Amino acid sequence: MLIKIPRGWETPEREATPQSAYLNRRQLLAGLGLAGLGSQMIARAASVKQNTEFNVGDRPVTEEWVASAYNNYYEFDAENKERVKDLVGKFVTSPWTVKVSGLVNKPQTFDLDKLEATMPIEERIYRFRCVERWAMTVPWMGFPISALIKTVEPKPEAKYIKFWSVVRPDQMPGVKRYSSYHFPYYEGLRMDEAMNPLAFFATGMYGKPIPKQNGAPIRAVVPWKYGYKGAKSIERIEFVAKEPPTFWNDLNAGEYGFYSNVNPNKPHPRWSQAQEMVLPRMGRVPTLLYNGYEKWVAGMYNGKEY
Ligand SMILES: Nc1nc2c(c(=O)[nH]1)N[C@H]1C(S)=C(S)[C@@H](COP(=O)(O)O)O[C@H]1N2
Ligand SMILES: [Mo]
Repeated sequence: MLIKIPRGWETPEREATPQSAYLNRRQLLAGLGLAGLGSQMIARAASVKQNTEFNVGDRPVTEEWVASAYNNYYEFDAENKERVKDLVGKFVTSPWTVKVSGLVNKPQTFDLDKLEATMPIEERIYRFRCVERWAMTVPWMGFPISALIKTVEPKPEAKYIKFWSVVRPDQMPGVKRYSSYHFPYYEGLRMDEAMNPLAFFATGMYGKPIPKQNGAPIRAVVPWKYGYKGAKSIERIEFVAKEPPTFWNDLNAGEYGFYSNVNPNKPHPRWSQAQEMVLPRMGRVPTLLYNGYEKWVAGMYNGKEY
């Protein structure tokens, strides 16, 4: 058991559907001065609507404490998922800019605060499935990747999008320590995948700004794919004509493909993907095709599973 089970885990405070109970609890905490949030953030989070359109809804939301304490973020620590949160202190995530370039009519560098003010911010509860088999369910806040794409007006030749995470050796202790990894981390999506309504940029989770260890201040969340497709702390986006190289595929093409759609029938070369382990207790449950999002994404793949 890697994670200490917090007391009371048996009764998750947030089930996958009702938002009201959660907001009430947050308001209660705020009233007691326990929430650790500025009043502005409370107001903002409370005004963010939950979009339930994509709820798969058969699993309780993972406790916030767990989702923010068990992380893959190799720029900080590649060996101990529980240590990442203790190594992010020097990481500066504000102010933040995202440079968008390549095959678009309106290339530009966005100030993240201003970008967020113009984007349709909402909350979505998504399943999350790491290729290593651990799984959780997270209430993200953010906006669809498609909303940003429309703003920059891609040219017809733009067929793929590439994302780069930030790399700052002096703020991220793993960058020097694991010199065999070629940081910055980079990932990509095909244009139709990026335009799919499920593809999301998260700037918050659990009604608060996203923690540094989860990819502050902006990270991609692509819930029908393995977790590594969602680059954290994105600072650059490029629209390109050809399938871009990706971090894990370059490291080990036999184990990590470009598409990496969750598929219980396609084992990883070193383990089966038929089951997954739900955090924090790591109970085993069956893995679902496209992580349960088949209805929204299967049409993009012509019945072909990548
Ligand atoms: N820049 C960067 N992004 C990354 C990673 C990473 O190491 N560096 N790890 C990936 C992997 S393998 C997973 S499973 C998820 C983990 O996200 P979480 O820590 O918020 O659960 O982030 C993905 N994005
Ligand atoms: Mo992962």
